[in-house]
Amino acid sequence: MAAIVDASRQRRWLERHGAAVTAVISNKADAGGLIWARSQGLACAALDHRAYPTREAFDAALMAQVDTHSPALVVLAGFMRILTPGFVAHYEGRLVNIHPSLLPAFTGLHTHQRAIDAGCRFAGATVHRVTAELDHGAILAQAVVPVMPGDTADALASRVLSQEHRLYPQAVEALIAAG
Ligand code: NHR
Repeated sequence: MAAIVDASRQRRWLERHGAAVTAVISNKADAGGLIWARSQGLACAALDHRAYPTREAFDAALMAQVDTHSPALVVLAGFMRILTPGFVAHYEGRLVNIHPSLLPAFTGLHTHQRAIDAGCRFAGATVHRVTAELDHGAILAQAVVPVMPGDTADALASRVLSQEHRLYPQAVEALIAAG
């Protein structure tokens, strides 16, 4: 998220594409990213999913919050709640995510340990459209990193994360440039 905000400013998205990050929303009030975004003067909101009886109720409240900003693009960055089909349909064509694996390999959680356990020589990250089926939307961009002998999940995760910070801003800019 911070890498995207930084890129939007350094690469002058407002002048070049008429685009800006307008809000940062989390389901965790104490998320580090929210604190950072607030320090950057961005509009921020936190919606605690535990305050809602169902996923549908949480997603309806989240949708109402997101829609106050009329976003052209909704960018998941470390957002860890599976979104309901109704939410996904509402933002069809403007909802994207970055997943820490080379999709379609290793959908879901704990991707780095699973890649190591499978003996993969390469791992990476994938920017994809979000559909109702988890981690199955169209692939928009990928970055590849080597898996090193003796790698731990943490070591591999940090190698992948460095690439995520390069890949995601680039993919988001490509989307807004394409209109
Ligand atoms: N929602 C839909 N409908 N489709 C996708 O492709 C989504 C999505 C929501 C989030 C991000 C994804 C990732 O990149 C993402 C993609 C969370 C989980 C998960 O199991 C799975 C994949 C992703 C994010 N979440 C648990 C849940 O019950 C909670 C886990 C936790 O809180 O730590 O929602 O990794």
